[in-house]
Amino acid sequence: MDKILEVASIFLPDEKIISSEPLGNGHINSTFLIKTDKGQYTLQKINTSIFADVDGLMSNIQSVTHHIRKKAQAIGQDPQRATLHFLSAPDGKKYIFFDGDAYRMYKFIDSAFTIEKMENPEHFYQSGIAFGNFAQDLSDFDASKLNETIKNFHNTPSRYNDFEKAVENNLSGRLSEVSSEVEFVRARRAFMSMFMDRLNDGSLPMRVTHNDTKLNNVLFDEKTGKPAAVIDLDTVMPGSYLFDFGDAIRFGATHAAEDEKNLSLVDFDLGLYESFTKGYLETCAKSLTKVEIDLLPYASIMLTLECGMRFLSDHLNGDTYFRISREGHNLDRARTQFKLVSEMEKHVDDMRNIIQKYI
Ligand code: ADP
Ligand code: GN1
Ligand code: MG
Repeated sequence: MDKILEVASIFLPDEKIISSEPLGNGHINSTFLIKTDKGQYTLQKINTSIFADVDGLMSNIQSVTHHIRKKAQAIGQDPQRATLHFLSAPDGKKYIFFDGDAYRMYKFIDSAFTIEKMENPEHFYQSGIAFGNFAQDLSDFDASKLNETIKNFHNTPSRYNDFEKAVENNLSGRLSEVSSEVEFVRARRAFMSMFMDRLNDGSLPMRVTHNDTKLNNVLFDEKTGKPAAVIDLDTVMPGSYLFDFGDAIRFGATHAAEDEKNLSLVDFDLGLYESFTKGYLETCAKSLTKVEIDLLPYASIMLTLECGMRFLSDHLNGDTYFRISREGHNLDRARTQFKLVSEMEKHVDDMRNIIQKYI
């Protein structure tokens, strides 16, 4: 029997498993749609070389989804569609180890869709509402109760140190081909501590954040076109609202894919920036402090630079972190991010004006 079907049957001993098919475009975990005689589910193989503490990870997700479900119920929304529902394994845990790998299963939210590439600004506006609501729903959740599933995840200076190690080690032997990209990163070293310095001295508040706010992590309702649920909750942990805002812009305020090879197609679209900002600030501006508002225009530059630096580090390390599907894939991804950074840097004042408009 196929391994994925076998794992599915452990979570669903009373259902006849019919089929499995791969789902999504994630770089880390592997996701499958499982169909049975009674319904549809999502099965995920957790990448345990990245998420080593599966118990801590699942405990975070359990408490966060419980909190969101209660909030949805309180305003009369269908709690089954507002967040993820994990199935219990026979031992009561929300995950199992099978053949050395960790798996979890949750209910498939039907009549919903995800978007991989920006086509309609309305969707980006709606995703701003989704992530703004996510921030708002969790604003009364004690961040210190969450495990840090990946240490220093959006600590940009720490990511820079990792990058310098990757340059020094040059495990892939590719360093000589990427000298202009390395210079691009090094030229922005001083900027990188802007958020971490303020998180460390307490002037920037620690929040509960999603930390992976890509457009494809919002499920949209097919009937209404409005957000149903925010998914992909592995990196929910203490962080800054600047991370979630910045990462969403990084991925969505362009018409190009993250791995576009033709850099002339990689644009930074201020109209799209405004769509997201409007949705985000309409829902959570009331929770933002002055320091957060003042730093918001730099958020997308920081997160895009950090992500590009991570892709470039992985290219230098020999592609051991992000899943790739072609030679040089991580370098292509790094280059789109650096192109976006260059474009965003020209528009800090425009970004500030847009933010002010919706505060
Ligand atoms: P990844 O880490 O691979 O990005 P996700 O949790 O984001 O994993 O899932 C990948 C894709 O699978 C999503 O973009 C979405 O299209 C689909 N998906 C995941 N969970 C569900 C769900 N509960 N209901 C419907 N679709 C889902
Ligand atoms: C990874 O798993 P996925 O594709 O949602 C990564 C994010 C990056 C993103 C870039 C745990 O997210 O941090 O921003 O790729 N997730 C992890 O596309 O490292
Ligand atoms: Mg995802």
